[in-house]
Amino acid sequence: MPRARPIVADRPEDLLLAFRRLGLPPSAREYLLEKLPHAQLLLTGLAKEEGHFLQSLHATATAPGLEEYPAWIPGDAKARPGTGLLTGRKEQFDRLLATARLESPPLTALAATVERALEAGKASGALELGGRTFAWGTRTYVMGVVNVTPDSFSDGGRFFDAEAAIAHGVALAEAGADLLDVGGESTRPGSQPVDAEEEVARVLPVIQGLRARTSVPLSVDTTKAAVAREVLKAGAHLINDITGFRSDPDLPRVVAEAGAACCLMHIQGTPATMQQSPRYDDVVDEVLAFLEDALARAEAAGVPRGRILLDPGIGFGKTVDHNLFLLRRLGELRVLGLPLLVGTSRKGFLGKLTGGKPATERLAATLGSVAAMAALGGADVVRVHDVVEARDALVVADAIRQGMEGGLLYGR
Ligand code: HH2
Repeated sequence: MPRARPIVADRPEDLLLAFRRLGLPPSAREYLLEKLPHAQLLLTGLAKEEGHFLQSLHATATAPGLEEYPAWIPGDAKARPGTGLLTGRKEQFDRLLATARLESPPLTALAATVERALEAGKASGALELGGRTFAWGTRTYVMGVVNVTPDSFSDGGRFFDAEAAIAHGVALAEAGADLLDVGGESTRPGSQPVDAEEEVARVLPVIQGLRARTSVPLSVDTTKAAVAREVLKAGAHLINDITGFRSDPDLPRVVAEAGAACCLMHIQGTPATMQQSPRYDDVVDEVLAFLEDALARAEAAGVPRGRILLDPGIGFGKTVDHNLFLLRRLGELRVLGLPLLVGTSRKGFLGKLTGGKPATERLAATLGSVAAMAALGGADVVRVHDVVEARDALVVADAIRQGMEGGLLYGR
């Protein structure tokens, strides 16, 4: 009896694996990759000239099957100007890139954008942080949360005392956290800001204590240059800004001058108001535009690209559906070519999905989200409160994922 099964063929690696299963030689595999469907790209924010260019290439086809360039399906000119879908085979995309590169700047920039989207995959390269290497693409790393606040949404007050916070951080490091994120200001929905002096008083002794007692790299969750300056002097390695360098214009320079790394997160609104009525036209597109802008601020101040992580900001000005959509589409955020850090731990959307469970009962839901992200190849670092459990979930999810990436050839 013949059998048929769909292979997961939205990625060239899946097709290549199937070609190897068929025993095809490398030359045949390469040839077929050119001929088979290669990519579907959703384009937004196009200038008129760019749309016309794609349309004109599409119109050069003389007969079905002989199209030299990718098909161009423009969006509705009135309702969705500057949008469209580009779909085709590898050889067609190659020809499009070659033709666009011969044109003048707006079209050469379009070529670069399309090329970046075609190459989007897992972040590669490595980040050195406090003597440890984060080799992106090899596994999902774990950031353990240390909240030195009286009011954090899930553990406010538990580690408000510096000694308790340090002991908690040491325990998370021993449990296998790859780095710790220390925060002195809650950003839960409805929270109010804390002044810099108070934030330094909360966080600095904890950074000093952790530096003395563990070698784990340290991140500080702050939006303020005055706080960053102090903690970086005390030996912190990374600044995690939940406003993507939008709150304090001095912060990018402070990070650059210290040679520190940073995580830039997307947020819509401010913590005080963000959950009142989050709205997006296209949530992935808007998060991408925000993160591109944050990245430009960081690079303009002198932070090297290789020391930047990006974060879609789960729960920060987003409904349950926005959060789920973003988690499903993390792959699309990879067009920026940088590692992604994602925090779902104990968050409100997990409570809603599990029938209203409080933050203290969201561990299993958190692990579900973390494992799903890892299995989809979506996150490079997950930010969690429960490190031991998250590591176990990730070891399994990463092993499944890596198997998919071609370790075995259908069982041999
Ligand atoms: N989430 C929280 C705080 N900081 N930073 C990044 N980069 N990504 C996140 O998803 C993120 C973050 C919220 O969690 P928590 O620290 O536990 O709560 P609170 O803000 O109430 O202290």
